[in-house]
Amino acid sequence: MLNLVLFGPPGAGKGTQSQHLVEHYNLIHISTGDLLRAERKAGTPLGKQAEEYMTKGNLVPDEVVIGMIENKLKQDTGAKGIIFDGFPRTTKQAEALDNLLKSHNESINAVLSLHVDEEELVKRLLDRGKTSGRVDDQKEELIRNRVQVYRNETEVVADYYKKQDKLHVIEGVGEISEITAAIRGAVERVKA
Ligand code: B4P
Repeated sequence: MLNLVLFGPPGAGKGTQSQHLVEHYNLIHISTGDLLRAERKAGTPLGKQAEEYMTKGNLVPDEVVIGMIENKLKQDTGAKGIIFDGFPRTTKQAEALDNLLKSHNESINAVLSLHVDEEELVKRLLDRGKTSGRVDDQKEELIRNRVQVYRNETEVVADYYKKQDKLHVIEGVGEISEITAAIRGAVERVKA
């Protein structure tokens, strides 16, 4: 199995690049952002709980997100691996993911970390906000808070994987196809 983590700040291209990797490697895509938005749309208790955090650009509590991933991993999919997009976002989530995968005799093979500067992130998300309908993409102040939350709470997860020698830093500014090629290069080196 090939288990990958797409890592980086909001707007770095995680969702965009995940789509390419899913098709190329026949992976299933687990995006905690998408799962949480689906819960909100369905009006479930979990979705209602997540709403207050997401609309402020803050992280949803670890136990909620970890529980969601645990449920997802119980579903047998027959895919050749998993791409985790937007998860883990805290060290606690990273540790929980390692434990969950271990119980399935699996582990993370590589973490692809997309590097994009803050002004580019803000520009991309404001652009997306014009059509996505996502409230968290519409106000610059809220987007900057999400970037700050990333710096304060999520960036440290890169060190967690660096210590395991699994972190691959990818330049995330440029043509989408070039970034895909760089990611695939890193994945191929891991598979070799
Ligand atoms: P997410 O849904 O993960 O939101 P995101 O970080 O904005 O998505 P992404 O980074 O994938 O967007 P992409 O770059 O592809 O999370 C939303 C919220 O959910 C969080 O704020 C939090 O509240 C909650 N949440 C989610 N996971 C959680 C967790 N694990 N723990 C706690 N809370 C959690 O796309 C951005 C834009 O850039 C697109 O318009 C795209 O077209 C464009 N783009 C991409 N690549 C480009 C390129 N190379 N050049 C130009 N534009 C590009």
